[in-house]
Amino acid sequence: MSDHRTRFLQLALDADALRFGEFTLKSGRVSPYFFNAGRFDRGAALAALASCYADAIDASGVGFDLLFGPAYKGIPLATALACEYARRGRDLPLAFNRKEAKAHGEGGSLIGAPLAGRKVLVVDDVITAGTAIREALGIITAAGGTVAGIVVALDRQEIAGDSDRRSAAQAVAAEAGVPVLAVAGLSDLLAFAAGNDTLAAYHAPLLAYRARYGCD
Ligand code: OMP
Repeated sequence: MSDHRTRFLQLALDADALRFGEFTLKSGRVSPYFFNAGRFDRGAALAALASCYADAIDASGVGFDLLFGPAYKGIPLATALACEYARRGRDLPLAFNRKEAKAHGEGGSLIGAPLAGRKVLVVDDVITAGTAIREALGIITAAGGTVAGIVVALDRQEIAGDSDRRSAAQAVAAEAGVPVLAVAGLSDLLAFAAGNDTLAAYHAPLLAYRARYGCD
């Protein structure tokens, strides 16, 4: 497994961002695990997470010239990633949206660098059914940006629906014609859990969940 994958999974465990038990997802599926990016709530943990994103992005070779963080969880992630790229010598423009459009002051729902004419990399936390990501793609296109790719920390690698055995990430990639990258996926989590004594008990429930909802 690439170094950034194991680094990320260990960071997520340490931050309590990766939990095991019984969780009802937005899709209604009952999952034996849950990734909560909101638990990356300290500077050092966010900086370390951003370096995992940057390694995954650089390994993919995707070309882009602006980072976009969808509200809310994408905002600190894209911001930390912009800081990580600056640290690596690449000064990238950054933008994000607010959920409620503002009618006073500067107005609108977009904050940060203008998207028009930019090749935009969307930075978000997790993809399950792809609803959140699809919404972000609409916002970028409406603002005149071109989506160049999408990166999430965790791809849950779940089927888009009963009639579509592709993962949501594969479906979105095909629809948008851009790569959907992940620092790690459910398959990496399974490999990580298999080699980790404290996670051994969760391996079987994770396998059962994948058998039911995992993509082909
Ligand atoms: P989709 O919009 O279905 O792709 O689900 C992504 C969203 O689900 C995230 O933005 C979260 O709100 C939530 N989520 C998690 O944060 N972590 C998980 O492990 C699973 C989910 C989820 O509900 O599917």
